[in-house]
Amino acid sequence: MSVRPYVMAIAALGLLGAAAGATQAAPFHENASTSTSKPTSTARSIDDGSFEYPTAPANSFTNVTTGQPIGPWTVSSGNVDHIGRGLWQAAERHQSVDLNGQSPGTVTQTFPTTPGTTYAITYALAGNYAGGPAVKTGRVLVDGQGIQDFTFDITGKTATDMGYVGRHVTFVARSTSTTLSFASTTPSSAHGPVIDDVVVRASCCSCGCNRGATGKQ
Ligand SMILES: [Ca+2]
Repeated sequence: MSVRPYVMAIAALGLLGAAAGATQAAPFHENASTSTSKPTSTARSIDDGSFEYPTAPANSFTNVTTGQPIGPWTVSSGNVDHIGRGLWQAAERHQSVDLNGQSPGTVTQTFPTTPGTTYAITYALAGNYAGGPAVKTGRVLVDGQGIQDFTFDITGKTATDMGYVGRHVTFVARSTSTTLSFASTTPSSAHGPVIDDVVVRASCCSCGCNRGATGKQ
């Protein structure tokens, strides 16, 4: 019953499109693109949240300055140290990032998201135990806006006992891509917060809720 009017509507739009009916053709195109390009909501969204690429020098580090990449990440302000295998314990696999190089820095990655979907960011946090201040501070930003401030106290921590803690924060995507940043707010130091094992996942619960509510609201 409902098929015939739909086919007729498509045929009509086809005719209008051929006659350069831009205002009529646009909605049809929108519907077509959203139905074919919907990303898998449970996929990991971010690339190399473990900072394993490229390989930093073992038992040492690479200082990375503004505008330079660390694999899929970019240093978007200041400078950071990409820590190689063996210099200190990583939270996941071998490498990590000290968000203070010679001074505070920021690492940033842009990745595809589905607007309206809630995403959970998890990451491992520690600090460069080799120098003060004792309490390292930093911030998680989404699209340039701070969504979480974090602190980590290095008291008693060592290269083999970094004391990583898991942190968690959520955000609702506003666009088809989202920019995530981790910024040090630890001033005047070459010893900053350390991050590793960054994972971003579409929140299963809210995906289900969103999917259930998605008709044409
Ligand atoms: Ca790692």
